[in-house]
Formats: sequence, C-alpha cells, structure tokens
Amino acid sequence: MTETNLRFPPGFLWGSATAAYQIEGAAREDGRTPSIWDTFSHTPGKVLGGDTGDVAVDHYHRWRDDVRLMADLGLSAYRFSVSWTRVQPTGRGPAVQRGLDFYRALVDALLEHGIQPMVTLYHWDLPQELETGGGWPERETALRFAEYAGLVGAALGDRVELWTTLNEPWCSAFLGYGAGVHAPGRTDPVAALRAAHHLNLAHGLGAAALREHLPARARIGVSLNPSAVRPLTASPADHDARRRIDALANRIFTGPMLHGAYDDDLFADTAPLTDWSFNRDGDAAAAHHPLGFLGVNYYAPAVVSAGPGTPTGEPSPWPGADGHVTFHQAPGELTAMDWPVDPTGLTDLLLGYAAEAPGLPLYVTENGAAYDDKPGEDGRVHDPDRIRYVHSHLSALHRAIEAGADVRGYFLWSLLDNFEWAYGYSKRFGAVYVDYETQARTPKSSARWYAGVAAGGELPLEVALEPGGF
Ligand code: IFM
Repeated sequence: MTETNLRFPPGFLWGSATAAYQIEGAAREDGRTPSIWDTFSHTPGKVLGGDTGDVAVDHYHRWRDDVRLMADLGLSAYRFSVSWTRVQPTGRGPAVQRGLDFYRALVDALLEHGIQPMVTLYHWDLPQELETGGGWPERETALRFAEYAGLVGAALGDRVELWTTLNEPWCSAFLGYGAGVHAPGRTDPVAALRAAHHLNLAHGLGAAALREHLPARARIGVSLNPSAVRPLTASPADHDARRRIDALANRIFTGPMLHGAYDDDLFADTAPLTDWSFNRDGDAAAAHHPLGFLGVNYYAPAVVSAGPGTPTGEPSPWPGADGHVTFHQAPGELTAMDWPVDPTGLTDLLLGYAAEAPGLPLYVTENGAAYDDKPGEDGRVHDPDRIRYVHSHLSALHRAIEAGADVRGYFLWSLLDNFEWAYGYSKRFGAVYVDYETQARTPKSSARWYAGVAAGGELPLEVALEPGGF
C-alpha cells in the first residue's frame, strides 16, 4: 500500500450488478411468460430502435461463462435480479421448478467461485397478467409480490445471504405510471402515487414473507435511487422546491420503509390529486419491516428552483409538482446519458442516511456510467472516462466512510453492456463490452482497472493510466 491509497474496510464487497430483463434473453423459454417490459418493448415507438429483451445478451444460456468472467475479474459479489415470470408465470400460484433451478445453479456457481450473491426480487418486470389485473396501483399486486417473495425465499434462502426486495421503486411508480416512459407506459399521476404506496407495502409484506425462509444471518434490504436534490439558490422558494422533490423522490419511500410513516408535506403537496385513501391503517407500519441494510443507487444529482417548470407537453413523473418546480441541468461533464458527473451527491446521500438511520449498514447497489464505447484497432475497448467516473465515485464513497458512514460494498452498474430500457441497446453501461451480433464479451479497460482495485482493496488517489493507455 502506498501512503496515498484510499484503503477500504476489510470485507468490503467489490461487486457488479445486472437485472434479469436487461441481460437474460430467452424470453419465451422454459415456461417464462411476458412481463410488462416484454409488452412495452414490443409496442412500436416505446423503445429506441424497436429493441427488445427477447435475446438481450443471452445470459440465460451464457451464465456459466459470465460467472467465470466475474471470477477472472476477482469480483467478490454479484447483484442480479430474478425474473418474476420465469418462476411464477402468471404472478400467482406455485413456482415453476425450471425457473428456480436456473437461479439455484447460478447462485451455486457464484458461491463456488467465492462470489457473494445479492438477489433482487423485483427489477421492474411485473408479470403482464398482474398489470392486466390493475398493476401496482392496485393493492392486490403487493399481496402477489409477497407470495412470489416467499417462493423465491423457499428456493434460495438456504444459500443467499443478501437480498433486496425492490430495485428503484421510484422508477416503477413514476416513470412507469406517471411519465409513461417505462413499462407499463401509463400516464396517470394518481396511479403513480398509488403505485408508490403499493410498492412500499409490497416491500414490507415481501420482506416478511422472505424472512420466514432465511437464517438469522441473512439480511434483507431495498435498493432505492434517492435523488441528491439541490436548490438552485439559497432562496426560501428554491428550498421549498427542493423539499417537494425530496418528498416525491425520496421520503415517499424512506418515510414508510425507515420510519413507518409518510410525511405530512407529501400528503399536502398531492392533496389536489388524491386523498390517499388507498393508504389503509397499518400499511406504512407494514412497510417498516426491519431492514438489514439500505441499498443506494446513485448516478447524478438534480438541481431545482421554484417555478412553473419547462412546459414540454410530456406527462410528468412528479405528481403535484407541476407549476411549482423547475429542473435545471446540474453542472459537470456529461455521460452518454447526458447525466452530469458529480460524485459529491453520493457522499451527501450516504452521510444523510448514516445520520437518518444510525446503525443501518449501507451498500451502493448501483453506480456507473454509459459511454460510447467501441473496440479500438487493437481489438481492445478503452474507456478512460468510465475509469475516471468510477474512481471519482469510489473516492466519494470513501469520504463517506471516513466521515462515519457504514458502507459495506459497491456494485458497479453494470457487469455487461445490456438493454438500457427505453434506450434499447444504444447506451453501454458495461465494464464488459458485448458485441450484440456475436454475443462475444470483451472486458473494457475499466473492468481490468476495477479488478485491480478489488484485488488490493484500495484505491489510488489518482487514476494511473495503463501503459498504452486505458
Ligand atoms: O440500467 C439501469 C438499471 O436498470 C436501474 N438503475 C439505473 C440503470 C442505468 O439507467
């Protein structure tokens, strides 16, 4: 170790993350039925280029190679999600054994290679049949999720110690039912609020059902994508705009999940839309299942001011905020998603949760960046921008640890280039390049760099470029 390296705590997990619909493919194999993302991606005009997850990066058939790839990179953890319709095609009733077998084999291979699995139960692929029955705006979907959580727990609970119930429920509720840019593509602000509530309930009921199958040492968390939201100026009006978005992006989930109650300002801000009568007595308490950790997914901060917003004619993902909040581009270099690079938001969020929930372990369950990666003439894929991005965010994470946050691991999004939702295959987030014609995998220079950091458990203060260039 040099004096300048940042040392991470012993046992810190160096992971990467993926999600079922983004990588598996095999959409119609072994009893799998359509999820809302199959339906959405097959609807003309919804996904760039008409791309779908039908084949994705064929992980369902190439998983053994992908596990070997992770082992070669020296990863100590891997976060993946279970495809609900692969194990419970209609969203109710008994599990399909072939579906469960796939995940058991994957988990066993990971464990054989010393890679700790973190299983996400729900990464946006609701069974289409449940959406046809009303989807997340309906209470029944939360009950169905709890049943599904129990099935997966019964199959994997003896071998998986880290679980997250939901991935980024904000996206499921507000992009899926408010803005309509994600599946199922509905644009109803009240449905979006109802969906958020039932996702909270699903988290709590699902965690309770899962817990019945787990040994005491196993930990159940949730992966949120909290907004590091900042006011444009110090004015009281801009602070109030920040408060509104903090309520809709963050506290709508952390209120019930961490504290067992919604905040009154959320009810007041959305009162013109709904009386929240779908929030029955005991629901917020049910969502308050004791958490074993909180997963934080972070990409970029947001900047807001008071104001009417920029009229775009597009449906909003912010129910009740229209006319009150204007979003501004945060400063910083942009990634291929046009998201600014600003790692300070990660430090702020981690320290915020360390203060809000003392003693609750934290994981960064996603962080990463898309760039326009291409193989060079030497056949290698050089992605120095991603190395700089990850380096700066790991430094930010380390700052949070030094200031007292109990952060136990980092999961790079993503292991592989994959289906980036409404952007299809046009955005590459992988540390490993995928040639979508041949499905060949080529670790980018960021993968080799990250492997070095993981192997040593420490981060150099400056990014040292490989001879020949990263
Ligand atoms: O690809 C997504 C992932 O599925 C959820 N979090 C954000 C990533 C990048 O957009």
